[in-house]
Amino acid sequence: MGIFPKDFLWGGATAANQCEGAFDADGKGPSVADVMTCGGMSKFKVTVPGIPPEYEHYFTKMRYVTYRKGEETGACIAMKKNTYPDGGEPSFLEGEYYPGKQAIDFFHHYKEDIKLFAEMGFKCYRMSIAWTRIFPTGEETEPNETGLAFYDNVFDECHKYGIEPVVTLSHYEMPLQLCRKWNGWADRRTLACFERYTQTVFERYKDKVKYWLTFNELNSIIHGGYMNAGVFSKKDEDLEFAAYHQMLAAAVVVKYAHDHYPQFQIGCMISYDPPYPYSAKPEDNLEAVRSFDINNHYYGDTMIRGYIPEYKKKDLERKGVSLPILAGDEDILAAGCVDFVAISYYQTSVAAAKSEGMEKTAGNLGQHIMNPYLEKSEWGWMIDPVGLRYALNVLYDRYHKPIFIVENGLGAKDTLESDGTVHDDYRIDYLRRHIEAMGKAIHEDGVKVMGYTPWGCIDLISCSTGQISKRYGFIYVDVNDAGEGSLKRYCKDSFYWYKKVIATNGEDLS
Ligand code: BGP
Repeated sequence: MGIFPKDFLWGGATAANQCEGAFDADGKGPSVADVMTCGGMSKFKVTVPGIPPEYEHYFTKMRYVTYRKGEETGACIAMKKNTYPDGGEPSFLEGEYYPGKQAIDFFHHYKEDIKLFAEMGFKCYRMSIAWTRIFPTGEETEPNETGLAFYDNVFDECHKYGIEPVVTLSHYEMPLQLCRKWNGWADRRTLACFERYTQTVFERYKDKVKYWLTFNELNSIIHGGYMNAGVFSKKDEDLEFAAYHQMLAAAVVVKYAHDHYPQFQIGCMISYDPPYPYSAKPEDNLEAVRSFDINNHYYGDTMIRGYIPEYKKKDLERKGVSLPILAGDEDILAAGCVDFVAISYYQTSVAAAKSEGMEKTAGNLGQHIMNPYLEKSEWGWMIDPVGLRYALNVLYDRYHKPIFIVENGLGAKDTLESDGTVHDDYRIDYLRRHIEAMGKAIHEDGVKVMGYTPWGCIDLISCSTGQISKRYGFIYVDVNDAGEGSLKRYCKDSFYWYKKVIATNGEDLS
């Protein structure tokens, strides 16, 4: 018997706002992602309160959101709530470069790109629908037919090659209008707009899409909710409200899907980054459990088990936050439990009861305690394949639901050689070690994993930095951070390697 199940879903993952481009084509409205800049290229320089000077340079590489505040214009860091201006309104500004406007122009290249996915042998393709192609402001009552038709074409193209689409309903790209008007998901009124959008796409694509995910990395809201929830305020309370409303919305649509489309499989998606205790000290271990629960499990527990866990109620009590829970909400959560658990896995973290004075590294969201046993990527992300096996074990033991790894991968600089080749052995090495770890979790630990879709199977815009030079793909796209280039596609060495991995169902990783 092989390591991976016969029907294992090998594939790759992208998100509309990071690959499609064509940001205003055919009636598409602006999304929160569209007004985000490319790291290092904005005319603004944003400083982050409380960050020591040696880390300041790091934040010039992060993505900014440009805004207007009356006559004033400015920028803040998309993933850092303490840089958001009071009373600002995210807006396009003259003279700023917004990489999502073009991205890799998947909108016009999807046939070519899906053909390449098919050549690698993809069984599935994780992608997202841009809500603003269907409902440009989020508030319309009738959908935009040309937007719907675009995804019909994409799904048909996938099925032409036997590729099963795995569709995220909301991947960091809600309508800008809902952010400006209601502070996004902080306001419960957003839920009705989302319901209308999901019911529309469920009905339209019911015969073309079987696997659905509700919100991408719902738990990352808490770090700064602009990208994933359209929250443009510094208040922790707004972020807690937004996370609650999204979990509620997830339950509403899961229940709706179960009632109307029994053929669907619908999952939640969380960014899963287990914290290791810094030492064997009981206090560090307690802190690791606490931060695992608050940062990861709260969201899974609510969407998979169907209720808000006690530890979170206590946490909210301590913060003085009272969630806007209405009569009937508890029943909604209980009735909308998912069919499977989807995660992104990039790295682990370290938890200590007291972290002052410890060596830190700069990851996506700022400073993390350095783990001396791990290597780092060029962008400071810890590399930890064993951590994936650890994560899968914890997750499966906790929920006993099939797990879908819908993101994992290495963001790295690649060189396109003059003969059109790209030698990315570092990426092959990274993926090989993670697939090995996943194989052990399945084969030796009995974890049920249903599929694996490495992130950015074709190069695309980085979500944290807006750079395209932070490449994840098996397919190289000739375009630089300033949007210059032919947009021509080239197959990297990893393309041929992954093709072999899929063809042998994960047996040959050499
Ligand atoms: C996840 C997001 C993706 C993706 C990935 C890699 O958090 O779901 O959208 O971009 O991270 O991160 P980055 O692009 O910042 O390197």
